[in-house]
Amino acid sequence: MPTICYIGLGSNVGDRLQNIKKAVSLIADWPDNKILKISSIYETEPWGVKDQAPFFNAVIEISTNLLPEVLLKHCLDTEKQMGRIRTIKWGPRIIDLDILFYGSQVIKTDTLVIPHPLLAERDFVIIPLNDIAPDYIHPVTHLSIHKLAASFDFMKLHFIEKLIIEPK
Ligand code: PH2
Ligand code: MG
Ligand code: MG
Repeated sequence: MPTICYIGLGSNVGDRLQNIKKAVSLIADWPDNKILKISSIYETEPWGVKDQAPFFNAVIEISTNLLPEVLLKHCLDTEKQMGRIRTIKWGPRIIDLDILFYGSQVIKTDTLVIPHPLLAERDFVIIPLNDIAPDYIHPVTHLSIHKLAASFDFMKLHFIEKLIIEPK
């Protein structure tokens, strides 16, 4: 049985819109994996390290047969393929692909923490997620995405574009 997962996408280096679109098209080519939903793309203020360019962010819903570690490997490989070079934590990046949820599983290993530990604090994750999965329940806090979204100011994020899923 495939598992429903959510992946957060972020970019603040180069052509941010093209980077998000390119990442979505590469994810669409992953094996044993299907993109079901794509949030709107938003421009967002940098969170954490504030002295950097604004980001474009989006969230996608996938149905996948890839195991969590394998899904992570695909995220990292796609980041690398798009030319990501890792510098400082929370620093500028061409593309960042973060696994937000893997079904309702709670996973903590040396390489993988799911749900993403900071997701509930990040408007650039929760607001796009609320576009596509408002009723999804966070498996640790048991709060709905809709409920988490209520603590953020939607006006802080700037709508850029709604992507459509192109049939293969
Ligand atoms: N990613 C970070 C750090 N800060 N800020 C925004 N707005 N969007 C991001 O995707 C982002 C960030 C580390 O992954
Ligand atoms: Mg990240
Ligand atoms: Mg990351």
